[in-house]
Amino acid sequence: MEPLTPPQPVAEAAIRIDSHLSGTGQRTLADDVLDGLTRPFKELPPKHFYDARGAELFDRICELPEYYPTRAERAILTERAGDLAQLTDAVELVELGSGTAAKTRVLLDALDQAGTLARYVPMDVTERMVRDCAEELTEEYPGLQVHGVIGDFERHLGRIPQAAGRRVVAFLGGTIGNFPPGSRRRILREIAALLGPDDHLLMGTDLVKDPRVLEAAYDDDQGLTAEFNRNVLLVLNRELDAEFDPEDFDHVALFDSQHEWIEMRLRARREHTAMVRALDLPVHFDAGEEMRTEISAKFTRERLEADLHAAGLELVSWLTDPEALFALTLSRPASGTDESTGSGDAR
Ligand code: AVJ
Repeated sequence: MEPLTPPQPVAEAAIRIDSHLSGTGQRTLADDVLDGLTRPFKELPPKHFYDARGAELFDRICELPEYYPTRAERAILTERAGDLAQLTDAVELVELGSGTAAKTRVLLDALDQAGTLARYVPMDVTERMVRDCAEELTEEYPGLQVHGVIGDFERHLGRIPQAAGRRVVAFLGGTIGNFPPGSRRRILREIAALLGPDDHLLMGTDLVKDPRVLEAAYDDDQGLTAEFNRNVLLVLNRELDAEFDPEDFDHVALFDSQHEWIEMRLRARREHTAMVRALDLPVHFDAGEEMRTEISAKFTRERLEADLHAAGLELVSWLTDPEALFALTLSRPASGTDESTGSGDAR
């Protein structure tokens, strides 16, 4: 054991954290509930799943035999991280929705070995995660600067610091699939705005496949995904003094083959009214009424290329696992066209 030493100035300077969330969390939740639960087709955005318990449930989902995306993406990363480091020559890695940065280490290792890496910029809504991973990574990678940004990538992408050099923006896990086509392209355009001509976007997307495989991934035998889905009700109970009974709802997961996305819903088992006290809002459910809690889009190469193109990006490499369950794509600002923003149909 080393004796305790006062904090080293070098280690202190290695970490900087900016927060853009002060107190707005509750407000967006309240806005989303007021807006989403008063519509004829009730809906809540999936970002509210991830309180401490939701984040823990999601981590356990990633270990489930049915939930292949995490394993498939990690396999691709492990296999191709060296190539990606070579192709991007990155000095800086920006990660959107960094979480515990578990898969990130594979990339950081490769960039570190290539000798180019100088800074890691994790962005996440969960302050604890950003702080913990900043501490761990500055220890694991001596000399690495970590500039954490606590924020929501739907609203705060503009707060990402100026690039320190050649940059890779990583958006892993398939999270882009949580956004319907229009918002998806808006976010991709905003990400594209963070890239200079020599920079890259590395993005994970789940792929279209047999609906039975997809539906099993979102409705596992252990019922963990059902628990994860119902957890959003507990978030509302705690944050907005609501009185939902999770027992009043069934978990539903189905593949919408027309839109090519998985939908998760909560279906009321009986007719009832749940009060959201902080909003003075009674929410009525008919028996069997469904509330949508998540879409998770599944991609084909064609659709992804069209989305990238609409954001002014072009595909550099398309990497999949041996079973082609999941894709990791590297793209860069399209040459020739400065801003091809918003063109193309937003299917
Ligand atoms: C974290 C958004 C990628 O859509 O697969 C897992 C979330 N929902 N099981 C996904 C999730 C149900 C996950 N993402």
